[in-house]
Amino acid sequence: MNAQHLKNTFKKLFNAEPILVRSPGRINIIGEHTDYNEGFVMPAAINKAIYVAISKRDDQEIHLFSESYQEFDISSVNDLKQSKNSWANYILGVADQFKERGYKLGGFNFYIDGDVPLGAGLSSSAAVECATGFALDQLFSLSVPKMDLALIAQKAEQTFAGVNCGIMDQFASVFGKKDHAMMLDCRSMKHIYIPLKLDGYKLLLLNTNVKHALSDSAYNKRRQQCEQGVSWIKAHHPQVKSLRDVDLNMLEEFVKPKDAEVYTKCRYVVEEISRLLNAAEQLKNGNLASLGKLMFETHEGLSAAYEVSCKELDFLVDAVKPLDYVLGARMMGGGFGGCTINIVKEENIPALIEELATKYQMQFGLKLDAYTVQTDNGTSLFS
Ligand code: GAF
Repeated sequence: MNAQHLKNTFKKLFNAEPILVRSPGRINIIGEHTDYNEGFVMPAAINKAIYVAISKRDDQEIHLFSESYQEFDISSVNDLKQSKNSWANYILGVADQFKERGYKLGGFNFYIDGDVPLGAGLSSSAAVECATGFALDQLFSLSVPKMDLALIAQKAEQTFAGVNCGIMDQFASVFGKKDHAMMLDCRSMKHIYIPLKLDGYKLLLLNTNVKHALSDSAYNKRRQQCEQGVSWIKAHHPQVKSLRDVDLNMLEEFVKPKDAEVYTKCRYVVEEISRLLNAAEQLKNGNLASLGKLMFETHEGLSAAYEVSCKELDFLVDAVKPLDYVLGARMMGGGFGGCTINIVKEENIPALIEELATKYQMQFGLKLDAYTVQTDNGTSLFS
């Protein structure tokens, strides 16, 4: 993305000089559906981002323009509510959270563009929210701590987009670091950066180009099922606060007899939390082959036990599993579509993409998109 181009477009739309902000999308190496269970996740910000240009207005109005949707959304700071334009809600939700927390906002002009594929499980929505938060913070000189920007962004997603999401996506967008993944403890919010040394391998994302309609409601349901399991255990072990504190024996004793489905869902999460701890050790020791095996295991869990995969994602993971130059692959993010993440030997990538795109097209009549991604830094000013 070119800063001058952003400025020129903004000037044409609003006749004003903007501040520019960039906030990246994210990948997640391992640790899926663990964040809202106070477990660990291992995301990284990527070199695909959302770009925002913003300037103050003399009145209290909010004038938004989306490049992707080619439309305006006009509202007022004094009357913030959900818009009929779903893209605008990720922005308005953040403004609303600033106000909720007592920050004073005036009217503003706002332009948004980016190259994070929408609905692909790369957290374009979190990137929009974090870019918005950072832009408002800069524009109105609010000095909001970075951690609060991530929390504001998460709350905006919950209130204005209706997804009861965890903190992973927003945290990764704000705190990403080039050439590193981060291991985030979603209870303490402490994180460490782990160098992502891939030695001749690359991270390849394969985009199914599907997003099944039930994804948001199923996400919220999974979260409820996890909370249900915790509440049954808590009755016997009051110290248990989340699935983070639970072991397989507890699940066997207190959840399995009550509800087999809730048991299976909770078991996946408990296993995934320990799988991530193992994966972090493997990555720190440069043992990519073992890390890759754990990623395949995660996919199996997400597909068969947690039931958030879909036939398109399963197809792509099954297709690469026998290949010795693919160390690991799994669906990534909330599920029901979006991308798989693959660790693939660099020299084999072009042929693999070609072969899979043909097979995928034949199987589903859909285009397969593929991106090799690099890790990148988190939310910042852009020039
Ligand atoms: C989505 C959510 F927004 C995250 O908080 C996380 O739960 C993820 O799904 C699953 O790991 O991206």
